[in-house]
Amino acid sequence: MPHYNRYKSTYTKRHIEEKKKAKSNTNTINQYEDFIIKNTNESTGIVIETKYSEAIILFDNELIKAHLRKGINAPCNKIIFPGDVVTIKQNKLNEYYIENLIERKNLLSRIKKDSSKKDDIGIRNNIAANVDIAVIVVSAKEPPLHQKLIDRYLLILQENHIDCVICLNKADLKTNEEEKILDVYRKIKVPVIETSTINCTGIEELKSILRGKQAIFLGHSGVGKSSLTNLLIGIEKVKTSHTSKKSLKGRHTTTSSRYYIWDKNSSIIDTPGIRSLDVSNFNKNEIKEYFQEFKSLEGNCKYSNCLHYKEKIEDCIVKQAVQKGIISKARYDSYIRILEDIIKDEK
Ligand SMILES: Nc1nc2c(ncn2[C@@H]2O[C@H](COP(=O)(O)OP(=O)(O)OP(=O)(O)O)[C@@H](O)[C@H]2O)c(=O)[nH]1
Ligand SMILES: [Mg+2]
Ligand SMILES: [Zn+2]
Repeated sequence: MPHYNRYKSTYTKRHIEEKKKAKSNTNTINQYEDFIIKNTNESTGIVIETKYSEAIILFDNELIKAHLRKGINAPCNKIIFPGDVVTIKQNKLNEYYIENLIERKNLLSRIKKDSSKKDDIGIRNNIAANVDIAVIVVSAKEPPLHQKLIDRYLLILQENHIDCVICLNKADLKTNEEEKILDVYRKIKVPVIETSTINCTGIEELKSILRGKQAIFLGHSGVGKSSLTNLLIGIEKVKTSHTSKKSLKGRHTTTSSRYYIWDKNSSIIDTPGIRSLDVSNFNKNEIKEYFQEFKSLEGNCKYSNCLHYKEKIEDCIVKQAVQKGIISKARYDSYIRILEDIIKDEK
């Protein structure tokens, strides 16, 4: 076998295995099975923020620093995440440590690829745990509103069975163009709200949706996630690009995710903005399941495994619906872009 062929087959095998691994939500924690417990009578704390060697925990109404218990030889921020519930003990030196993790309801994660490396497989990047609702924050301007990220987040959130709401922030800068985009989501029954942290509009509505829940803000850098967090908690606690002299034009002001309590049983996790969202770990046949407007037409295409892609328009009811304007062309284009990313990645 020529050398390059051998290289290719080993590479492909590794590639597929790594992809499976990422997909099955494997993370370092699986090595420490007895670390996760179902529930406990012991007092617990909530993970606020995690760093390499320690975590900040809300324990007994106080913020404490705690390490992972002895024997867990992994970075703290690879094992626990904001929103996790943990049991806390003290050692002989009165230092706090994390004894156990209470089983999670969910773990929100995304695959992170290094776009500078052509063949990068990507690693699963866990963001937060026990999320009841995710707020996909977009802004009317600066940065402009693009649907691509919304569609990709909707995919990931549906896969994780996490409720979501789209929040158009900087509504003070909104024009008809953004209104049209939002209508696409209203039509497919994704809740949409509009806020402005400058005019303080929409904040009460946002609060009423998030009250009593553990929520998370997701979105591009500069859309106003931290500004909204400050309004929820009622003080300018979180650094925003407005308050930070260091950052340029609102780019990546928040550098790590952090949990804030803003009302009784109500919390928000503010996250760093992202550039893009990779969903190529999905299977090409499952993507269409997450586009609910396609699903309602399911079974009507000529072929049961129709991808609504290269099939002839006369055989594909989804393509026909796009042509008739029943399905949004932009949503269909998003679907095709995701599908093509996956197909390219499979090759
Ligand atoms: N016009 C307008 N500007 C806003 C609004 N909300 C936030 N901004 C401005 O947008 C910029 C970015 O806000 P941030 O809250 O730092 O954005 P972020 O999403 O937390 O950004 P990262 O931390 O980088 O992900 C700041 O200059 C804010 O003052 C709004 O409702 N209207
Ligand atoms: Mg921020
Ligand atoms: Zn079809």
